[in-house]
Amino acid sequence: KQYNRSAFSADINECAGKRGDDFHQDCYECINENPGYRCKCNNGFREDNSNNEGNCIDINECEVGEEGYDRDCHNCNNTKGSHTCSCNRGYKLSSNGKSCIDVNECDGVNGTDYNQDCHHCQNAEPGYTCECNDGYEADNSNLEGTCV
Ligand SMILES: [Ca+2]
Ligand SMILES: [Ca+2]
Repeated sequence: KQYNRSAFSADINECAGKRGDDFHQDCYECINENPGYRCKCNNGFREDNSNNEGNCIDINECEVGEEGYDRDCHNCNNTKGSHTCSCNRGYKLSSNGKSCIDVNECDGVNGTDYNQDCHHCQNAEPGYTCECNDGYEADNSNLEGTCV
């Protein structure tokens, strides 16, 4: 029996091939299609299946308006599949590690979390200020107040 080969568009299963060669390096889960293939992606990636060769593209969470963007992250560092965040002085990372929140130094220990010469600590964002007992003057000129 004779087949007319041109009648078959022989599908290539790229997904059975080698990552980075036959399908895109960043394609998390390759799904064969005819023609081409598409990809399912991990969190932190955007699916790009707009052409026959699917791909997963890192989301830049540090960019305003992007998924995962957090304006309360002071120093954002985009990474592949995620991002990291660090905070300015007087702030700490929230429990999710993605945004910066004020440290309430006054909740802490005198001499450790706030200046030992600070009589009445008042939390501020960022830092704290001090109110002082009679005969002392408050120096709140920097983020960490004190009484002099
Ligand atoms: Ca990212
Ligand atoms: Ca504070």
